[in-house]
Amino acid sequence: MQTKIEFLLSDPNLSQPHRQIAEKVFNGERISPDEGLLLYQEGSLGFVGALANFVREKKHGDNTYFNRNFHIEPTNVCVYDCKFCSYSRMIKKREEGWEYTMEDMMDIVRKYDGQPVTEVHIVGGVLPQYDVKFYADFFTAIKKHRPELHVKALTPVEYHYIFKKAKIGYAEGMKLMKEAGLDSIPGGGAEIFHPEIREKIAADKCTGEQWLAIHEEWHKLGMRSNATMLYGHIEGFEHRIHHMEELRKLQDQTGGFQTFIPLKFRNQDNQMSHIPEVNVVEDLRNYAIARIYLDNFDHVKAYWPMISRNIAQLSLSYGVDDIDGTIDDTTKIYSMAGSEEQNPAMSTQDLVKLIKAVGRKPIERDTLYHVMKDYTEEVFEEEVFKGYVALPVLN
Ligand code: V47
Ligand code: SF4
Repeated sequence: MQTKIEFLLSDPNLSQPHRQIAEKVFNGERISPDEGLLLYQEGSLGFVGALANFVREKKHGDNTYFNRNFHIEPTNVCVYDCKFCSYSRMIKKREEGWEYTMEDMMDIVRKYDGQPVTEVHIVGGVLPQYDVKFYADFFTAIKKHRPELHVKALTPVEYHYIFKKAKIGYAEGMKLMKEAGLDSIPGGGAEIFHPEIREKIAADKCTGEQWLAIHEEWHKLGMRSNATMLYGHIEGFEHRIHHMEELRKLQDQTGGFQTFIPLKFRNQDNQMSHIPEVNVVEDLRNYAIARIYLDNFDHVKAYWPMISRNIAQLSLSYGVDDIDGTIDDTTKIYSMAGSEEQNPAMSTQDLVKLIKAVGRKPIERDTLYHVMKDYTEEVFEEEVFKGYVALPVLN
């Protein structure tokens, strides 16, 4: 049977630049920054979707990954002033926030004793009391309590801040964190690397270059990390391409990134509330173009609490192969920013159903993508899923 991409190539009306891009993708070749920009400027949802789905299925078939994790946010107050963030010092007064102690956070870890979670994701605001020693002791305490729990924690924003305070370099600092028990770094803090935009939305925290340098040091230790991109605010398509080009270059050198996570800008409770949010077509086009552009990234993830369950399902036909974890209500950063999901919690059963309903295979993974369980044949007792209509696969 002809694939959708072969069908596209057989169309005599396909423009020459679009044909060239489609041929490259079909032949497993990399597209250039100019071609990426052209996709953003002119690529229809159908066109970029077909190419992205081709790449997704070549890499993963129907496999759709999720993991069982829980989140800890040490604080929702921050010394920085990112305009898009409801944790910013300009939005959140200290008396309105929480600042967990080590014991508070260990209580959260202990709450999951006996539950089959494989990962703790730790990220929040930046405050002076959370320094190198605090985090090193915290990671060590988690590992002592539950050695097999994967600690995915902090971003270059925190690392840059705490290493500077401790007067140590990135290489030394990351080695120290590894020795303390850190297993991987989540993708946050990346926002948009281009200084023209970064200076307007996140002026005072680490620069794009510093973000990349910290991931590079971490990768040099043989460790893995993720990368995000905050899109749909004041950036242009050229800034998104610049962002992904920087990531693609570093990935060529180190191979340490696992997953790219586009984060849709949400406009509630922050200093950018006047900026309208982009629509679902733009969300899907962005996933698709990221999947096409980042040929050296294994995974593209949709963070479902930010975009709703329905769009997460749709995204699986536009390049996405991962829909994050089963998380519980300790995740507050997104509900405060205007997340689609008022209660961003979903059980394993819910996630499995959601993935199966669009004709994909639900695979539970650990943080490093080792398969924990294939749920394809699993039938849950009350399973007659009426809520969604299976989408036609694009190729
Ligand atoms: O860096 C803050 C974003 C990020 C808003 O690695 C906002 O597996 C949208 O990086 N609208 C932190 N986004 C979260 C993060 C993440 C999430 C899920 C999985 C992983 C992973 C990483 O949240 C911040 C920032 O870009 N953010 N405010 C907002 N108004
Ligand atoms: Fe602080 Fe991060 Fe929010 Fe910026 S995005 S204000 S660094 S919590």
